[in-house]
Amino acid sequence: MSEYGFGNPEVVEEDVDILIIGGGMAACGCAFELGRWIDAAAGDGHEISVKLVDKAAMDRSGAVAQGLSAINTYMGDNDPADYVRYVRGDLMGITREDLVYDVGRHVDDSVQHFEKWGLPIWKQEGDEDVPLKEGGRPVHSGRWQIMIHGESYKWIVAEAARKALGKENIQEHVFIVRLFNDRNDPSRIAGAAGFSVRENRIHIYRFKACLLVCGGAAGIFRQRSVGEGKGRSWYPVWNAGSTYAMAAEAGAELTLMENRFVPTRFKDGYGPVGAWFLLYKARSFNGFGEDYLEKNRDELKAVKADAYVKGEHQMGTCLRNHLMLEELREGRGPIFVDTPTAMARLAEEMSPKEIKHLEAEAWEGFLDMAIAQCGVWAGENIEPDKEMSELMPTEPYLLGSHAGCAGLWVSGPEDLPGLPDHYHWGYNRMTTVGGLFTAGDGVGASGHKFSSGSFTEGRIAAKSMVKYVIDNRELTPELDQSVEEIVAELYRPVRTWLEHKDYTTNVDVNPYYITPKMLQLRLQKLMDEYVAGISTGYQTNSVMLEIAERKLQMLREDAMKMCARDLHELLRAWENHHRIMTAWAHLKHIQFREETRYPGYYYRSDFRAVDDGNWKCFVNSSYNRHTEKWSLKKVKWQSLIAFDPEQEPEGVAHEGPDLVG
Ligand code: SFD
Ligand code: AMP
Repeated sequence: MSEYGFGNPEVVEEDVDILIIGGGMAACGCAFELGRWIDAAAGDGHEISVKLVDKAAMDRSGAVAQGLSAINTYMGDNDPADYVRYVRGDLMGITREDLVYDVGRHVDDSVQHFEKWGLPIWKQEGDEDVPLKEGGRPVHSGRWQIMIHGESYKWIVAEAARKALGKENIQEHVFIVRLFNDRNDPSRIAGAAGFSVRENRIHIYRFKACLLVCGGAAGIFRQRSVGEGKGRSWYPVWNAGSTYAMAAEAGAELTLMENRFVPTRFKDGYGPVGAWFLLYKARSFNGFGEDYLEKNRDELKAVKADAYVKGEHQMGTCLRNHLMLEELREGRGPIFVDTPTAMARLAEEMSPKEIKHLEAEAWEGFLDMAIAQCGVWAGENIEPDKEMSELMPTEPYLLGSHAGCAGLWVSGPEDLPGLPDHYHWGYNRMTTVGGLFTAGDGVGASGHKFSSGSFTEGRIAAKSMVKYVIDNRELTPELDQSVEEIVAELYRPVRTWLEHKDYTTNVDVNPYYITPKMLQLRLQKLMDEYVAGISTGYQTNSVMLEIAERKLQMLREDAMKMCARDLHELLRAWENHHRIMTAWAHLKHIQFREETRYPGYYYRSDFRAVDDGNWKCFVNSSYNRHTEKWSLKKVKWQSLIAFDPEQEPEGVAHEGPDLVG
């Protein structure tokens, strides 16, 4: 038997130049790009060591674990400036246009690499065998989205990352808990610690630079799924806000953490809707067959969001939710997506064989990325060509890469005209903490990157991390905590369990500890009931937020008494810690922003409208882990890409408050 029993972990310490924390799309992009830059640096006499550490198995980790059926960011013949216009319109005007443009100008190269590595991309008739890179025309679902056969998407991308880094430099099944600032310069990052979820072992890394890319956050709010399908959600339950929590605790500035994503999804199976609306051109109705997008137009005026809508239907994702929620609030649900009419229209010109193919594609879309949805269809005898499905807005998620923009405040590219100083102060994609970089869901104020954009942003970060490491060759990182302190902190839930486990006979009930599962349910309940979850129709106000914060403080106290009965539960305990920090940041930001910037994602019922004059700005925050206090501020939003009245809603051109920096 190992001398390292439960409660007495082995400690492995490692020094590397660059640590990648996470193994998802952004991490794989970084790994792939690093492979090339490290070779180049070696040619110039700089040896750079790298390690990637993922809590799961990289082949199936992160949001793309199940696969995807579309790549949502591909420019094709479009100008990246138009992509910026699309993103800022969708996210109610406040976007870091430098970061979005930077993704747009590089993303197609990434997608072309995916195809080269074996990802099947749907092509237009006649171009089936022509690669994208050679002008092959993809099947677009929307202007920016292309269809793929993507069940194995993550395997394919992970294989390229593994080849680039070498498998000996990839450590799987290690959950990173904490980052450490440098003992001699707290404005820099110096290390990280985590534990193996398979063996009794703690890993401590010291490094010069780090890419923190642990995805977004699910499981903070009470889910719509209950016992029958507990654990089902749209965003992956295993992404627990680690990116935001660890960065905040290291002192990095966060931005737009008030933003969240409430996707409209197929009810109960959480199947995405994009392909149905954009490719199949399906329409959605209330329970009485009325088109609520038409009927509820005045609701946009009521929240002063009408300026953010162009033409008949072009409106941001949150506003589409807003019009749908009105139906549910007024009791005119359920909401249906009319799949039979959409399929019948497409089938009009098709042969029976082609119609069969169309049906197969409808199923494949979900088999590729949301298998539970097929379970619902099969289990409820729903044939999508014959029967409509219900839609439902989900519980909120925090993320920075899909139709949301919570995340870290990062320095952007330096080569764009008109950049204000507060958009660019250092290395591209570096946070306000020296040496701490992020990408994908980690980068705030630049949504709509999706899988391909997140991978691309990882590549961008890789290049600037190499430069940072070379520029800081002489740096010898030192952690601001001792190994003993780290072990005591990380294994506290295990020791709590070992100390108190015999006090009661029922392991779930004990005055000395709380199980991670119970604690998570408490967090979800309080976020749901007070911080604009599903049970209040996504509404909150200053009084509710004050109560929520008081309850959250008590939860934080009790979180110190979480127990871990095995390594899996130790993982659950620390995920909860990350969720609590993320939830707290979300709450503080919603409290600070006294307007309803994203109707349909959440409502401040005491400030129930968009208020460009006062709030068309970023809200940034930072956390001091010594005083346990947050500070929040308004930061000036500055546009870089000219407003185009042909394509954009006029709200985008509205000025924000005149702020410094
Ligand atoms: O249909 C730790 N996404 C879609 N993108 C598209 O391009 N097309 C789609 O079709 C998309 N759709 C979609 C999407 C996601 C999901 C879940 C569904 C459908 C069902 C979005 C993309 O997937 C998303 O934008 C990117 O994946 C974001 O990339 P990144 O790298 O920021 O996050 P990640 O891939 O989830 O990776 C996170 C990694 O971190 C690890 N991790 N490791 C160590 N220590 C810790 N503490 C950690 N915490 C997390 C994870 O294991 C993982 O490796 S559709 O809805 O539009
Ligand atoms: P989803 O499947 O909902 O995650 O959406 C995938 C992509 O399609 C995203 O880029 C969405 O913004 C976009 N999308 C989804 N539904 C619509 C819609 N009704 N109108 C316009 N764009 C949409």
